[in-house]
Amino acid sequence: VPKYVPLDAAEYPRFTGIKTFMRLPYLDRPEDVDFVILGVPFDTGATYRVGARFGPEAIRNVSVMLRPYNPAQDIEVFDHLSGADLGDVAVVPGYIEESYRRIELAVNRVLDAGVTPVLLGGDHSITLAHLRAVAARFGPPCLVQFDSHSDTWDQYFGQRYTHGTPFRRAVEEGVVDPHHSVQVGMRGSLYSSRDLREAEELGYKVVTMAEVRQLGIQGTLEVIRSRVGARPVFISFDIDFIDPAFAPGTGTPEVGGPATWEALELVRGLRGIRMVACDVVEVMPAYDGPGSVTALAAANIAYELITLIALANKGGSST
Ligand SMILES: [Mn+2]
Repeated sequence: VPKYVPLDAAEYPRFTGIKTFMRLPYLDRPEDVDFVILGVPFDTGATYRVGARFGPEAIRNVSVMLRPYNPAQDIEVFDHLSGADLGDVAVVPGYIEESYRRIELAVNRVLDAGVTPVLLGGDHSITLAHLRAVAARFGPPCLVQFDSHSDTWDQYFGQRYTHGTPFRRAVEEGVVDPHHSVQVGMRGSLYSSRDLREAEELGYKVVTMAEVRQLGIQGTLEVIRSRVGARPVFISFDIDFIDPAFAPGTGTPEVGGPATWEALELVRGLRGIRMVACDVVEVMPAYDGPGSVTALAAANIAYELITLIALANKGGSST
C-alpha cells in the first residue's frame, strides 16, 4: 500500500493546508516513495526575462486542483505510487556553477534512494545539472525534449552555462545520448540558418513544430518511440513548447505552438517508455495570464509525467 499520497479533497477542502505539489506530504528525505517533487527556483541562467524562480511556488499553488484518478490513462495514480514533495533546492541566485553543484547533490540523494526525480524549474539551465546526476546513475539517458527552442547554442554573452546552452553542454560532457534523443516543437525566428542544423550535428533528432503539424500527434509519438526504444529516457518539458495563447507565463515565448491538450496528449502517448527522470521548466508567474493558466498547464504536465511512473509500476507489479 503506498505510504505517502495526496490529501483527500473530499475531507480537506483544496484551499486548506500548506501548498505542496498536489497536496502530497512534505518530506525532508526521499524515503518510502517512488517519486519526489523537487523545486529548483534558479533563474539567472535566463537570457531575457527572469522570474522562473517563482515557478515551483506557482505550480504548487494551482496543483491543488489535481485529482488522484487519471481518466485519460484509466488509472488510480496513487494506488500504484507513493510520492512526496521534497521542497526546493537551495540554489544561489547569480551563481550557476555553485547552483549546479547543489542541484546535483539533491538529485543524487533522490537517485541513490531508487526514487524518480520530478523537478520543477527554474529556467532551462537547471536541466544540465539534472542530466549530470541522472547520467552518473544510469549512463547517458535519451532526452525527449518538448520545447520551442533546441537550447543548443554555444554561448551567450561569452558564457557557456545559460538556459540557451544546456543541451550542447550535455553532449560535450557525455551526459546525454544524442543519437537516441529527440527535440520536439522547435519554431520561431533564429539567429542563423545553421541553428537547428547544429543541433542535428550534435546528434539530436529535431522535429520542428511544422513537422509536428504534418505528422500529427500519433505520428510524432511514433518518431519519439522509435528513437528511444527501451533505453532510459529523460523527459524535459519546457512550458514554452505550448503556444503562448495558452501558456504566456514564460521567458522566451514563441507563437505558433500546440494547444495545451495537444501537449498533454503527447506526454500521455509516451506510456510504456522507460522514464528515469523528468522536469518541467520555464514557468514565470509574473508574466502569466488570468487564472495562472501557464502554471496550471505545467501542473497538469507534471501530473501526466507522474502518471507515466504509476503506469510503469502497475505494469511491473502485474496487478
Ligand atoms: Mn528550453
